[in-house]
Amino acid sequence: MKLALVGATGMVGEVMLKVLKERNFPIDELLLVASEKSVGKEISFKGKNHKVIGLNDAIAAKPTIAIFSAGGNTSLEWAPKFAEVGTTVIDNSSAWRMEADKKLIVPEINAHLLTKEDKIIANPNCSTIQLVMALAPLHRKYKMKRVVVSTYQSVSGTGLKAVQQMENEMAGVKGEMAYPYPIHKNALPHCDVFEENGYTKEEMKLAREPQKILDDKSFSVTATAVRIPTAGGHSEAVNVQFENDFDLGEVRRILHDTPGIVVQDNPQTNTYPMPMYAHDKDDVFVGRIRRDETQPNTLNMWIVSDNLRKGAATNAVQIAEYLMDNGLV
Ligand code: 11C
Repeated sequence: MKLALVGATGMVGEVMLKVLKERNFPIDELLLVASEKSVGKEISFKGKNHKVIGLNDAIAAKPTIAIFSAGGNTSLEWAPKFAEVGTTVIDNSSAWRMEADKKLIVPEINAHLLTKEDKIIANPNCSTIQLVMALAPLHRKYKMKRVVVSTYQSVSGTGLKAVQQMENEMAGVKGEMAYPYPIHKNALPHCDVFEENGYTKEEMKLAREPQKILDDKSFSVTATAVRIPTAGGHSEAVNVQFENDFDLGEVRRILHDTPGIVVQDNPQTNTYPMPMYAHDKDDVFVGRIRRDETQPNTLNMWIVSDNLRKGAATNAVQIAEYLMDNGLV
């Protein structure tokens, strides 16, 4: 098993190495791949130093699986070249997600769709993954009609430059700006770029990706994505209207019984999910579960998860594990 990590020196790459180690992912040869400016750097994994190599050298090594976290343009250009030499690519960017012939996978929900022929597999957007993890089991039981989601997204979703902007602002130091405005003591209703319809790309990912993952266009999602000065994870206030009525106790039980979900919900003890405590964990945390009293069959809840873990690295590694365990690579 040869595993290539493309974007090994980035924030997600770093978390990826941590997750691979924690899960003891079986690797015979690890190829750490990055852009030319990082080639030759050394990165330690399980006590061994690995030299970072370039994309051409990685392709020449014909890895079994390549996990890409290097941005959409790198994926668009290079993922097909890896696929051509027989590598299965798991791509973290938005480049392939909505292509009809590419699968968009959250292992707990739709990994059973994967076959040996899938050579480029898309990892969904971080805020989508945590949303569908909680929605999928409820949709199966009560059938969703409409979802209204407002996100409170960590600066780590934008990348290192944004984390540095927040830290500089907190320390009162001038530095490079990742955002058009200060983020410390602020909230920006602006994640990713604006599209022609007035929504941001992040909001449209939240609108489109769940339908593809759940393979169902009978429900719709509308989103407002907001960047806030947190670093640990993304939070989401979610309002879901179902076709069928539900019992709150049963909703809690269904979520509690769903692998990958942890219910933290007790107003008496101030128990609810928070990004500070979701940080560095693989689970999706759900709380503030309550009935929307303004219309029938409608639920409110609050979903938090580490966007670099289940939202990126962990989900990608779980896909790789599924491929290995099922003889698909
Ligand atoms: C954010 N969701 O927090 C983004 C980061 O489409 O994979 C990941 C962008 C993507 O802004």
